[in-house]
Amino acid sequence: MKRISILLAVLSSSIAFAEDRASAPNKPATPDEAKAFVKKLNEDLKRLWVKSSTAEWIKSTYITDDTERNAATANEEVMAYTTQAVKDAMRFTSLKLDPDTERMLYLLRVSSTLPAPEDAVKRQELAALAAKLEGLYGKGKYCQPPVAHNPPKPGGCLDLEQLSDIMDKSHDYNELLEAWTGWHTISREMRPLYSKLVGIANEGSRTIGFQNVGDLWRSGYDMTPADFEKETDRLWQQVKPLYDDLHCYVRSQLQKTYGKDKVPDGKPIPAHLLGNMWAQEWANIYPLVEPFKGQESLDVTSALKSLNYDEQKLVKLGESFFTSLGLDPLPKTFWERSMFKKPQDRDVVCHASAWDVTYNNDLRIKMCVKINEQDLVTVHHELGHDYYFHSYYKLPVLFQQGANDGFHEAIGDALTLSITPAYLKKLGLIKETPKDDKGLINVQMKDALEKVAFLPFGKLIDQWRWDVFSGKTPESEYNAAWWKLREKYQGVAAPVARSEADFDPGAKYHIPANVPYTRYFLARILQFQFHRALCKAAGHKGPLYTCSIYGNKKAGEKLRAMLALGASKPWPEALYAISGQKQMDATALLEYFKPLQGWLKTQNKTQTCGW
Ligand code: X8Z
Ligand code: ZN
Repeated sequence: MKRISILLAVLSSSIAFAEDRASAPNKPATPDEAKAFVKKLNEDLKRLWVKSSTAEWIKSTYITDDTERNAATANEEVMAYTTQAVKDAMRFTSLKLDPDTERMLYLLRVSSTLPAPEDAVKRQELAALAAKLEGLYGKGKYCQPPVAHNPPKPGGCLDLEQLSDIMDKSHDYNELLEAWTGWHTISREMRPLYSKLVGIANEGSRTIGFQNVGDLWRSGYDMTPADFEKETDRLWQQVKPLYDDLHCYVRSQLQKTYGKDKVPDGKPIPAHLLGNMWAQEWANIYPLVEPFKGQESLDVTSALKSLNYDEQKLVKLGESFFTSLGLDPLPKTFWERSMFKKPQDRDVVCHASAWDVTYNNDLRIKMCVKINEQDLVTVHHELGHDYYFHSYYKLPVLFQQGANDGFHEAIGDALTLSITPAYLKKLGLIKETPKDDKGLINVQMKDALEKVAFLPFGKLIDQWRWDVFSGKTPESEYNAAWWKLREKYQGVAAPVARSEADFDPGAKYHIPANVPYTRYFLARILQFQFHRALCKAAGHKGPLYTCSIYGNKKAGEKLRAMLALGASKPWPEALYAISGQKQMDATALLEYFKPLQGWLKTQNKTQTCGW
């Protein structure tokens, strides 16, 4: 009953515009009408987005059939409204509009990552599929039957947090293999649902003038989709040589632990040996690849534990970095409404996220925080999102977004580049800062395992989806295409034979949750660009890797000014405001890792690199 009345409300709002036109059928649309249209659009979208993000928050912190259905209903309303609004807005296309109105109409057109067809039944199915897929991931568990023989092994179910613990810490080939294959069973049932979702969303994208969903996603960067694809290729070519050097060295070190029979020369590295379920960030294998033994310990995780950090204290530490730059403390409601801990009594979406639920400074994070270095970084990452939300929440809701989505993902990460050994020592999280070149190479190796190792992963996820959405990869080749890309870009291979009964892409959150991923690739590059710019504002002298902007108000002001723009200007202008550059550019990343790259080249002299 309720759903019907809301749908009627949405329909009547587009009918209102239709009546305007009906009263003057031959009168062309005017710029003033367009202005009035976007004013109402912002009001309507705010109401609908608040409703859907409220339902999403409830669902993500308490997964049940009811909360899934409730979120699907709210999202369906947004979908219906957006599709209709994009169509209504087409009559303003050829008008000369003021820049804000024109930009809002552009942002409306690219606002949906999952566009729905006009057919209500299909729309309903799409919203239900989306909720179901994310729910399957959130609830995913690998269950082993009890083993009868001697000694008996009890059966039991492991969730992603428990399986990730094994992936992160174990150096036992078979134990890792079981955790890896175990988690990859959870996504098999997603395959037919995902394929259906692709078909319906593609139809939706055509309704609003795109060729397919990938085309729509690539249209959100103030350039043509083709130019954006070229841009990502250009950036990848800038950083690929550094990745190749890292890959070569890491493979040679893993051979020492696992043997050349398990990690052969000239072949991709088995995907379960890199200290992460998806082999996307490799910092956990640092002990296996540490360049120089006997140097100062960089083990922040042990220090966090021995200093009795709990979830709240870890988040407070993150906040203190932002306030040191002169940014506001987080609102009281952040501490009341956030979820830091995995509840024991229900399923939740543990994958970390940041929210402004009511688009009005209602900041939160949702995370199943673990007390370790990785989550210290993730806390900064999430707070970066919240500080972005905080800086632009007074803008019209269509401008309440990052300059592009890569910017949003890069803010917190850029600050973590200032978590230098000197800063960690100040906090008592390491005892000594590295004193010489050996210490420096160790620190850089650890950073590179986190930042550089991620780059090809960040690129390939959407490479896969773009091909799926365009039809180049049919359902019958989903898994084969996935592993082809993982080998090509990352140089990693499935550790056991895979088939089309598997759906390995679905074992990565952003696929079932339908979150575009190129943003993270861009962010890995942009964060170094931001870091270099903020260091310059802070008056830093010396190599980039020695810079920390902690406590620097000038850097804080520069950052705040960019954040406050939200999406009100094309991203090159926002980039210019902070860095004086108008192009995304990986030279800052390469400058940062220069010492390591030189060292890797020497180490790899005796190796045959590549795969
Ligand atoms: O999904 C995230 C954040 C939330 S926006 C935790 N990240 C990517 C991932 O986990 O795959 C951050 C790094 C890449
Ligand atoms: Zn993020």
